[in-house]
Amino acid sequence: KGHTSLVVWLTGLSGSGKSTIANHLERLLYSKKIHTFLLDGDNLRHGINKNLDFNPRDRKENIRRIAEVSRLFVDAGIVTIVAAISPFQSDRDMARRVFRTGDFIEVFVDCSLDECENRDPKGLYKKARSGEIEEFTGISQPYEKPKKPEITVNTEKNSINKSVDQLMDYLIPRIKG
Ligand code: GGZ
Repeated sequence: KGHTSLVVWLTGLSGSGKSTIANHLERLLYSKKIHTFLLDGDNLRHGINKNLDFNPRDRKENIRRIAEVSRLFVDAGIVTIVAAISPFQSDRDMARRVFRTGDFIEVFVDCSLDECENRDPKGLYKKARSGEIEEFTGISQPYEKPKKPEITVNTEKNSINKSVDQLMDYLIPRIKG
């Protein structure tokens, strides 16, 4: 009956493909009758995280809230997908500690800054370069690559479908049963 719930925590630069992967992943899990919920950092910043900025302190609070809300969903038995830049290792480690061992799957959505900047789907990198946006991850603030992610997918070398397949192969044995 049912399945093990966990959180799939996607971390990576703006434009690396976190939201795209999250959406594809949701669709595939749904087709296997697995209940999911997606928490997207960018969307949450219009709601519960409206009062937060992008300085390191506010990013930390952003991640803390997302982790705590995710925990509620995981406790409700839902496979929860988080898409948030979450640039600091210490904040991701804090998020991990909110969960039971094995319930936190850190996924590094790997894509070079050059490629993300070339994609620039929202024109944010351009604004960051010109100084119109301050404290932008990769430009005027760091992105700390995960030290020990459960899984890395590379959206620069591989298609979205390939990355999502890799994720599914990792997740399915850990969800079923
Ligand atoms: C990083 C920023 C910034 C700055 C606005 N730095 O790629 P997007 O546009 O659609 O999603 C990004 C989103 C980042 O929110 P997160 O909650 O994921 O960030 S964190 O985990 O670091 O707290 C980006 C947009 O907001 N955005 N200004 N200065 N991204």
